[in-house]
Amino acid sequence: MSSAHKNLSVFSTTGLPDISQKKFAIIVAEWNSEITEALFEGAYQTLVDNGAKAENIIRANVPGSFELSFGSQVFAQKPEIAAVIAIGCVIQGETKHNDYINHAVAGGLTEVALKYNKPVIFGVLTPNNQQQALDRAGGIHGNKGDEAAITAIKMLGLQ
Ligand code: DLZ
Repeated sequence: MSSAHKNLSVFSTTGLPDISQKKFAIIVAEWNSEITEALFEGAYQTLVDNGAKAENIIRANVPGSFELSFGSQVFAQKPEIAAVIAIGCVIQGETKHNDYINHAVAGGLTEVALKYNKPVIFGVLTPNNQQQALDRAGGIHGNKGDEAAITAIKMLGLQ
């Protein structure tokens, strides 16, 4: 089933704007790459299924989720980029590193979106363990990369 017809039950996917002329940047964290690659694939395919041209989707990798804010800013500041999707997966460990990273990324991406007045989407999983991540990267809870792409498209409809 194409992503355009997937049932993303968290929100409506009807009446999406035309994105055939829009350029997107997808920034992908390399930490937990099994998960982030699946999220990327979901986001990429959903953009294409909803009318984006493959050549208008740029991908850039960053080492970890903490670097997503800077990576997103690099692309958000380019006039030709309509929206940025930041993809990461921060799995809870024995320490509170995940809290620090998650808060930093959420705040950083928000700042970039407001500074450049364009959608910057939080496609970051914050699971307690690997299984929860797998469940949300093409598993029983779907693929949150798909949702991130639909979110970007919907936000473009506001402009
Ligand atoms: C250091 C670190 C740890 C412990 N865990 C994760 C993680 O689960 N997911 C992730 O995307 N990145 C992790 N990182 C790396 C940080 O995001 C960052 O790359 C480093 O702290 C260097 O700034």
